[in-house]
Amino acid sequence: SYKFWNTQPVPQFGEAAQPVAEGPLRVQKLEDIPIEPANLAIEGFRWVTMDLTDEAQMAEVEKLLYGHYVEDDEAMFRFKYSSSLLKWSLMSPGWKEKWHVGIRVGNALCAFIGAVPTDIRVRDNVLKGSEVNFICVHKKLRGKRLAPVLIKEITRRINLEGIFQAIYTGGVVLPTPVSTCRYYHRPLNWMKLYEVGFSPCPPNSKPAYQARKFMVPDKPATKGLREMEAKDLEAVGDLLDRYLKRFDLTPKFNLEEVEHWLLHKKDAPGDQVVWTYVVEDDAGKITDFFSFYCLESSVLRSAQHSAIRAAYLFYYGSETGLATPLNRGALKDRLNALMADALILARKANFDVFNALSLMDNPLFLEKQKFMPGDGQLHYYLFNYRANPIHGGITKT
Ligand code: YNC
Ligand code: MG
Repeated sequence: SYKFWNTQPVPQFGEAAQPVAEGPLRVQKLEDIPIEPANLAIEGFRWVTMDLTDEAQMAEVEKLLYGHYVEDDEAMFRFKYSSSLLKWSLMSPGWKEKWHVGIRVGNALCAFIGAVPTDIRVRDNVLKGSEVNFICVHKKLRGKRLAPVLIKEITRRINLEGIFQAIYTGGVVLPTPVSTCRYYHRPLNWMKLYEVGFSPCPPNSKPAYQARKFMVPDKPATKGLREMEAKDLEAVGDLLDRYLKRFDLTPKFNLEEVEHWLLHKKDAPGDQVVWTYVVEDDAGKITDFFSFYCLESSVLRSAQHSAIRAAYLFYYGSETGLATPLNRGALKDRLNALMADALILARKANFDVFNALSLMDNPLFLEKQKFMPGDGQLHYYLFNYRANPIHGGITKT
């Protein structure tokens, strides 16, 4: 098993029970990287680079993912990436057209994989790396070993830019996760989640009681809370940078990236993707911020509803977590106050559910804010980098 992954520069299962020296598994020379893709040994199949600035090509990627991307185990829901969300995810600062790789059969797009460049910090080392995402093969072409072909091709294209490390996540177990997180779900529109089969009604309860249990107040309570604006960029970037130092595996963002990932531009075309709020104190200092983004899921078997609107908790930071010595109780209280407001704002923005992972400081508020553990796990992987296991000290990619 793992016929493909056994050949790749990733730690194999059971390899490192002892602490290891962290670093690349394989060192390659740029001149040894093939300048042409491997032949697609199937008649009629060809490599293409997708130009996502072209609306028609973006629509093709959106359509492939709409029909064939990630589903839950019971095939009830499927991620539904909007073109705005794809643009945000695949065209972040430094993005390269060459890293948007497709396979066409005839004229039809039947497979895709994408990546963007990102600096990855693993403990004290910052790697010039990439983040790989959106691998997708048309359902009729599954099990034909196209996934390894896509992975090798994007690896080649990334290597040609002098980058030899990557981070990626997935619900499947592969050699070898550097960390594993659990998904948590906080219903906002419980009745709809019940109707689509996402939230069960506990045996001793009634739907009306459940719906009431998950109701949130009308207005946020934190003094000084407001939407992030362009003038906050430096303060938010600085707070994020300091807050992320609390964790062992994080991206390292420059200001342009902070702007891209966190600042919603009201006059930009397309649907809003990211919501970021800051807390400004009386002296005008930004003391806290939090953000979430929108990812819908198609509902595959309901006559009543076609999609769930889910908010995913994204980055956050608080001066309360940066005090020395750290007062965990104070941080817990502060994060609970902030996340209670995040839920209210997400409900106001018409989200049905608020999702978060068991990473960063999330265990301090998940239970109190009525998040329910999901069945899904998310495994984090590093390509061509050996690292000791990371427990919880990780941030979202
Ligand atoms: C997966 N999700 O184990 P072995 S997350 C990586 N990530 O290899 P075939 C995967 N590998 O075991 P299919 C994988 N899923 O023989 C399967 N594999 O070593 C491995 N689903 O290939 C698998 N998107 O073509 C096996 O399988 C080999 O036809 C089998 O295609 C798989 O984007 C897939 O869940 C996932 O579209 C494309 O099932 C298909 O089934 C599909 O016979 C729905 O493949 C969509 C879906 C996954 C979302 C994601 C992260 C991608 C990470 C890719 C790895 C990147 C490595 C770093 C490269 C850059 C390096 C630099 C520098
Ligand atoms: Mg295949």
